[in-house]
Amino acid sequence: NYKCLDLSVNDDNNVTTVTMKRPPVNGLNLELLTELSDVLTDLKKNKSPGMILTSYSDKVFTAGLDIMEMHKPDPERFKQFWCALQDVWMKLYGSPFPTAAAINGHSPAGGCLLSMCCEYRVMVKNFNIGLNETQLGIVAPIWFIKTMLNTISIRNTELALTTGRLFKTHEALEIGLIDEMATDKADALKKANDFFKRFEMIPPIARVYTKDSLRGSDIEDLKKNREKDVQTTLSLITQPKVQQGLEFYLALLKNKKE
Ligand code: CO8
Repeated sequence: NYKCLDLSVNDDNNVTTVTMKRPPVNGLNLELLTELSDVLTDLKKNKSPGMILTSYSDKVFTAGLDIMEMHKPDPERFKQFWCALQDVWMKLYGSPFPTAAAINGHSPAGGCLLSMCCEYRVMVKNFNIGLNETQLGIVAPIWFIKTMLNTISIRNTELALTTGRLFKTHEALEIGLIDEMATDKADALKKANDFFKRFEMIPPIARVYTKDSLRGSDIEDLKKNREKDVQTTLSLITQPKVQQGLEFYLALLKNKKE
């Protein structure tokens, strides 16, 4: 009974496919993030064997955080929004069940973050992915950065983040930002489903502890600093220069069509 998500359970492996559907670009707003957070809680409670994250759209996985949540924000709503993002990050990055992203469209900023939270990424060719925050004049929070460091090298993370680079699918494959390339959504879903076969002979407890050894301390760090992170982000985002930057960026997106 979700408004922004479709859920389906795969007959063969019981893996749940979670399809984001918030037209036009799956902008991650408070509602979508809250629904994602609820689904992640349910999957954990029901001991799901795995989850695939994908998009309803044939050209956008998600355009990242909904810029309207950051433009002239109401402080109370912004706090709820940011907490919902923190919740989704902690639950997805630290999920006890294996996760794969079938990235069937562009995946900038928050979209790249969500897919990097998954354990495996399959991406359809000829789209873009990356943490492009600096291009918008904003700074990716430290937990975004740690998520990228868990995925690609320190060197590539620094270069990618300081330049706000978006990688084409084949470039992302070269640096390991994604694991496999797909020809279309069906191919991406098939390859994502195949990923779960790797765990058929692996005792879940060993898998879970190993994942926690790699990711657990990043999650603990945010848990300790949640409130501070909300405050820092709110004061950063409300700076006039940052607001101007967001307005300029929104205008660019609109002008693109004209
Ligand atoms: N938020 C809100 N609206 C958006 C967003 C977004 N992220 N992206 C696109 N839209 C809107 C467009 O303005 C447009 O609106 P309208 O129809 O009213 O003109 C509509 O969605 C459709 O967009 P496009 O016409 O651009 O659609 P395309 O299919 O041609 O392109 C893209 C899709 C490639 C996804 C393109 O829209 C794009 O590049 N979007 C911007 C992506 C981006 O840079 N997102 C960054 C968000 S910031 C973030 O996620 C992390 C922030 C960290 C915060 C740190 C705080 C300190």
